[in-house]
Amino acid sequence: MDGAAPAEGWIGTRLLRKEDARFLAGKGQFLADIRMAGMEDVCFVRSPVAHGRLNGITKPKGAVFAAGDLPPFQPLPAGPDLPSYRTVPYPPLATDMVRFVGQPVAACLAPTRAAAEDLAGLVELDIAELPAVVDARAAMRPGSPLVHEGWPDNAFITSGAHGGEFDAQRAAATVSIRRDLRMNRQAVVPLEPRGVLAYWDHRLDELVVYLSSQAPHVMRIGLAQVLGLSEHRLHIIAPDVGGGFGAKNRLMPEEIVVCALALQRGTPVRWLEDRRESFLSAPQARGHVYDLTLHADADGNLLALEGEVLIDAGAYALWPTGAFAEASMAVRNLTGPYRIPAIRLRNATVATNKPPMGAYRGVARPGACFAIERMIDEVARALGMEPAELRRSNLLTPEELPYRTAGGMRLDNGDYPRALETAREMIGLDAVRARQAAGEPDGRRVGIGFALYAEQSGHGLKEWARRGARVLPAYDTSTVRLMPDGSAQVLVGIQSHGQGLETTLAQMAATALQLHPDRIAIRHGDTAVSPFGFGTFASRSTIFAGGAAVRACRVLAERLRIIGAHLLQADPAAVVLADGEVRHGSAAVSYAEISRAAHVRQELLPAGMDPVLEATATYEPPESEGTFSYSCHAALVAADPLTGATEVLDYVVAEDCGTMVNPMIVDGQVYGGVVQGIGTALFEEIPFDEGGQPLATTFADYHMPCASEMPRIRIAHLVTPSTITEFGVKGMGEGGAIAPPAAIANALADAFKAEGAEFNETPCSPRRVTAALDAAGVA
Ligand code: MCN
Ligand code: SMO
Repeated sequence: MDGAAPAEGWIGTRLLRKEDARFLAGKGQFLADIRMAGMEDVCFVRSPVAHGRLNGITKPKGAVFAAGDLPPFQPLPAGPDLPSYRTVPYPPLATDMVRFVGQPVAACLAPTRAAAEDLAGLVELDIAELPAVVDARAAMRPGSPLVHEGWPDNAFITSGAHGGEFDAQRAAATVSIRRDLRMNRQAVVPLEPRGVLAYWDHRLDELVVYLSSQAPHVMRIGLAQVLGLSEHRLHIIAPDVGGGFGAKNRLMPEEIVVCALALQRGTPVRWLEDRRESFLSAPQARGHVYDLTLHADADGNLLALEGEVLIDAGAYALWPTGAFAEASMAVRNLTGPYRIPAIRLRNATVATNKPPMGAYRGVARPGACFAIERMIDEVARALGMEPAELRRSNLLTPEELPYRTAGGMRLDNGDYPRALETAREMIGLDAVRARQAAGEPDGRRVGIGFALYAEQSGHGLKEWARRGARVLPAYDTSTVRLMPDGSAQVLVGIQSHGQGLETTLAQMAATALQLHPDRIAIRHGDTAVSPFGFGTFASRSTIFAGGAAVRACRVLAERLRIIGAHLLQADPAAVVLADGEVRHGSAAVSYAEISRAAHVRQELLPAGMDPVLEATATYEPPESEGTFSYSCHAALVAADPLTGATEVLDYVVAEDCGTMVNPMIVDGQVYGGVVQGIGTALFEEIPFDEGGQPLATTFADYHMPCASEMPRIRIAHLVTPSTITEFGVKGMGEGGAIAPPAAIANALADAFKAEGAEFNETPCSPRRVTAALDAAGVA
């Protein structure tokens, strides 16, 4: 199925984003915009070394707090609830040990951040340095120094994925390609760094916490537990959040400490992360190390995949999920949308003396996509086949779906070969082959690369339970409330931080309620206002919160039908709801009139009718294994063999996220994701030296892609509605970031295929490109 989405109400409309009215006018209300009388700012004293024993802290006069100066924190176990998993507390302030550069050790308070920084500068730490564990592979060798004393090795957890008739498939192989691949450590760089402001509200008798967060309700659970506070005395508000991308989805030490300080002092306490702190101690990402072998027969049929995946998880596990999701998803997603009948994969989540790993747009799949798509290109090269052809013959066809992969994922529906064909036509594969044969006048080399993925979305209880999640994001909740004037508020438990959900959820509610989206306000991000929900991550909000809102709106619509019919003296079965009215033939009564009757003129209601015009619903898709969006990316690059500089000349995406609620917002999500993916492919990295010191802690060293590095990104949409969600939507918010590293590294390898140069480590910086060319003997 393709073409336009079914035009049903406001679904499929390119409505301008409601939230942009305040953002574009500079009127957004972010954490740093909020001020309280008597507020103090916090500066953290952080470990200057990657690993050491903390023997003492010399504090100057002033408000300086180390671990011993605060009431003890209650334990908050993080990471999967699985028997083989080793759990370690991440102390909000270091007690006896420090395990990465940047770990919080003490908090200094002063009326301004500058004064707090001056105070922090006077704190002296007595640390006996220990050897640092920096490289994930070295960390797994016997005899490696240990990040956590007393552990038998450096693994948080080891696991694996096995599926299909592995030995038989491998025995049929004529080509076996083995490669080491790496996707290095990088930062998650939201425009607005993290931040928290907490104070005790004496009137409400509760701790109010403004938190730059993706999941305020979930954070309340964790904060209440670690602070020993009752949840009815804890109120979390996520104001406008300037991007999260996964980094604001974990409960972090600074957030706990600021709350503890506010409780202790009884005055407002605030911490605003600066950019350097963000590089040092915010959750980091990727850190994938692969050793894989891909087996194929002489016709290019992929048969089996084996090997090992190591995830460099850093020193501690972050609440609630820990870092296991990365490893388990990496192995399960490695076969992508391809027919690879057998796998035998091991994985280890490895402790190193680095900042803890969190989630970052795409979670695990950018690494998995990079690894499998690089290997597929090398199989094609070994067989002398066009890589796009090898892909086409190994992609699952629509007739084969639903298909259970060897890793156990149930791919539901779509047309993967068509996505490839579309991208191939858009990028002009044949023209590029001719251009390569002619050569470039400036001595550069051009190359073309493809990559595909399938992105799981809408997964609920079954999937999270399988992963051993401590918090199970099975469902989400929404309440719709008709106001006395007939406008509506839709309250949701998710948290929009750039995705445009104030617009798209209004479009979904508008369709179910038959009310103009301008008459609907979406309320989210406040535990006192919105119903319980798990927040925005895993590209889940449209399916879950949209689904819940649609169901709540339908319940409300039924009540409007009954009251409206009564007011029109008509049979409820004979009226229709349209455009904010209940209609019967040429007669109509507006929602405003109905709502006025219910709120202030109850004698007009049917006898005995409950006047409440409010409904709450939860939603989880019936197949809790999820529904898969997918896409094919294709990149055309030009690389300079002398300097190693790579330019992306053209970039196309053929994507399918089911029914699109708002195609303009979908395009925006793809653009943003692709730009971040190009960052991973070519620019972004936090390298660490052998002592565990991070070598990129400012934008001078950490290279973000800028507009000048970006090609024009062209997008084509296929539309295969999901069969299990409201309106057939599939989640897609992360997808754009998944495929660019693979597509670009493949394009580089294509540019230098004559010499056999390979690009198996990201970012493909000029230094790495020239090193690969030297190794391949490119003159
Ligand atoms: N959408 C649509 N039709 C669909 C699917 C989605 O119109 N079939 C719209 C949605 O309604 C929503 C947006 O596209 O406005 C993304 O929807 P969805 O796929 O449901 O993802 P979420 O809203 O749950 O967003 C989370 C996802 C994740 S996990 C990361 S990481 C990420 C991302 O979104 N972080 C972002 N995109 C981001 N975009 C911005 N600007 N900032 C971030 O921090
Ligand atoms: S990394 Mo997105 O918040 O799942």
